[in-house]
Amino acid sequence: MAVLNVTPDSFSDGGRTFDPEAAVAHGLKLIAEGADLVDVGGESTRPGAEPVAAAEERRRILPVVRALAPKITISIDTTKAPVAAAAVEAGASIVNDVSAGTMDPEMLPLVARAGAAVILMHRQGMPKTMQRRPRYRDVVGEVRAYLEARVRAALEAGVAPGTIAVDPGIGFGKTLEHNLELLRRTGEIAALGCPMVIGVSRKSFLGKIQGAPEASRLEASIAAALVAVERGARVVRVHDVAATVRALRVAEAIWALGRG
Ligand code: HH2
Repeated sequence: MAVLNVTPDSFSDGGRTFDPEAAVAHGLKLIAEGADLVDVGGESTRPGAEPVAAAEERRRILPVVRALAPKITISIDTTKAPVAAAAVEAGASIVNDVSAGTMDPEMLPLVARAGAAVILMHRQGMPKTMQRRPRYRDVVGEVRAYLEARVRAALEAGVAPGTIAVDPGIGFGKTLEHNLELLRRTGEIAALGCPMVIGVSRKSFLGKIQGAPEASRLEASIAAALVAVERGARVVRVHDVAATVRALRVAEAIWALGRG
């Protein structure tokens, strides 16, 4: 899953593809590099980010979704039902909701009505404050229980079984230790039985481990993505598609001979 942020303030690429034409051109490049789906977002969720009004978010994403949907599967990264509805109308087929349908009570019913697929992500707190003091007794158990409850809520809202994916939400209200534990035991989340999405690309916990926080996080992102896929992730959300695809091809050639 390729990241395509149509925002002025995303944490690693903010502003670069804010102009719709630049965003579409970047999307086409990501497709050529081997992405299977493109995740279009019009509101940054980085720690400290300010919320964006639905009308503005729609204005940002719609021309990009319209241009790319005929070429590839599009997911729309939003917590707002009106934005998701407009994106699905424009051709998106997956709703990627980092609030797992909790921010907007209309989101899960909308997904059900539209016949879209949905990604339900765990987070603790809201972007503005979530990295202040994240706390868990058992991070993996709590994330898993939350996702299980949100899958149940999606099913109750009428979302079709088999169209729901889960995501532990790396970096969303989690310390370095929480992120590492979630990656180590990611198989326990995958065991919920829904396809698992994971986003580690360029996230700040990687900088903390590298010891060079501002250095390129490409190698670190790929290392974490490979570990996640080996332990059960089916979709990796990445900025650097070409390099990740090359690395995954090597890993997959090994896994093709058998796991473990
Ligand atoms: N991470 C980000 C945004 N959306 N969606 C899912 N399902 N999983 C993630 O881990 C995830 C996500 C944050 O990354 P990015 O899009 O690069 O930055 P921003 O939110 O600032 O636009």
